[in-house]
Amino acid sequence: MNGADSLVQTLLDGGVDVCFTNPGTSEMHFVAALDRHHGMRCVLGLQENVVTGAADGYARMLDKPASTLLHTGPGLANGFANLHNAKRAFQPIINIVGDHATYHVKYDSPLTSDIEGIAAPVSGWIRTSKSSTEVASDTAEAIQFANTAPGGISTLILPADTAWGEANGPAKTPAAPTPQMPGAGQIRAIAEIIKSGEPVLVLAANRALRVDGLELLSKITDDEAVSLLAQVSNARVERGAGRVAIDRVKYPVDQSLVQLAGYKHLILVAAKEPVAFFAYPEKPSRMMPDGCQVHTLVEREEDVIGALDALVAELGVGAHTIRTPQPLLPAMPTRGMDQDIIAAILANMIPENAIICDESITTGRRFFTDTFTSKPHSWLQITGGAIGAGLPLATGAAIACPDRPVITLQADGSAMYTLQALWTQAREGSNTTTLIFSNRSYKILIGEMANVGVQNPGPKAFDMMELDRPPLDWVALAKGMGVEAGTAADAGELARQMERGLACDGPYLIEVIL
Ligand SMILES: Cc1ncc(C[n+]2csc(CCOP(=O)(O)OP(=O)(O)O)c2C)c(N)n1
Ligand SMILES: [Mg+2]
Repeated sequence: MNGADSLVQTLLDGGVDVCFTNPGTSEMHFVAALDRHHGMRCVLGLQENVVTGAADGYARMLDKPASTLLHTGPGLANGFANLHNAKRAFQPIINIVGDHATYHVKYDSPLTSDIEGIAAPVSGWIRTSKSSTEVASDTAEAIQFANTAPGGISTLILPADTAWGEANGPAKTPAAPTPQMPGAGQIRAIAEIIKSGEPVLVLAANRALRVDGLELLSKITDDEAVSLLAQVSNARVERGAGRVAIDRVKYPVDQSLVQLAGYKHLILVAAKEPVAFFAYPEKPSRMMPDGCQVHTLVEREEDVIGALDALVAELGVGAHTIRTPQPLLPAMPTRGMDQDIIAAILANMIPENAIICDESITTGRRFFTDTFTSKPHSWLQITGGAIGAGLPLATGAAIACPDRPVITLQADGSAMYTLQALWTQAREGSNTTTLIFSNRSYKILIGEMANVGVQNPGPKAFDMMELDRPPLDWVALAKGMGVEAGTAADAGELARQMERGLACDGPYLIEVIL
């Protein structure tokens, strides 16, 4: 067994059986080892940001890490933006990054780079293996770190000679530590605040946004003075008819200031205090009103469901019914095309058990609230603001859950960062339907220009935000990568195209003309 074999077998033994890859010369022994060990599903991405974003989407759906195989510093750097998003989503990923053989580095050949330096901002654990006999134990540590709550990114850098040198066999991955409960005093103190009758906001994120967490949160917030919201961006929310409906903090600062006004207490449940995405002149960075006290029920790395259970018991609300909204769907539109029309069509057409990957940016401002009582589904969002997440997330989610329909709600400008993901979807026969919101602009930035106080922007400025010269032909782009596609310029066409996309085996893309 060589080092590459010991890597693959340790991954498999440690429960890591998917590898999203974009390999190079320094990873050839690892690529060869993939065939010698039964059970590793390998998925090729044609740009590293597709690879890392797919690993994020996979982890969000299965709560376990996939591995990535990346080529040296530049390969890792290409995958950086979606590793940033995965880090902000607190997802587990194990990056395997190939490097030059240990004895070759001193010659400073062209691909020599500071891989650890590139890995540092997006990795909670980094190791460069020193020899082929250490690869297995390093891999086991990497897996254990990734599996430690709430989930982390490990980057294991493997010089080429650690792959081809002799190894002693795979290593056993130790179990991740069990998340701790917050102290009983902390839970009692939060219960007192909830019972105080003062206006309280419970802000939930991460593990709290699954069905069990939301049901407990519904009981905890079953009081007029107590409100419940999720963060602006969330890794995954379980929602739809028969489930607890949780709205989010709004993205636009003016709107979130209104939404969050008047609260005396903020209680964080695996969440962070809300702040503006950006600073704007004359506007605050913190969104909670002055004087609002911030309390933490549970940190995201602790036992989130255990803490909610304990708070329910402390409040004595275990027998309260779980609040779910009356199913109420907007009428199905038949003509016209705008954001509200798309939202209404989605609300009616999201299939049971769907996975929604949302990078809809400007077009999607109402999608979340209009789909509260659609058929039950999971909702994944871009979490770190680094655009180009939607298509890769969908690619990974479809690998994780091949029996569930995946719908990507995708802004056009953001789609162009990682459109290669469509090719991977075609190759893997993924059950994905992509709606491209073709407004042929970086529309959000036009508004942001005004928000940051730019007066009278000129034609050069606007030219940096318009994508219509030339217009992107999304149907041709999709077909060029083996994905069936069609366009929809009005409501009736969009509904027909969605039916077609959801019914077809393999991926489908709809260019929604706005
Ligand atoms: C990696 C990265 N590069 C650049 C940006 C800056 N940025 C934010 S939104 C945006 C344009 C989004 O346009 P589009 O996806 O078409 O959304 P629309 O507002 O048109 O719906 C850009 C370039 C970013 N957030 N992340
Ligand atoms: Mg756009």
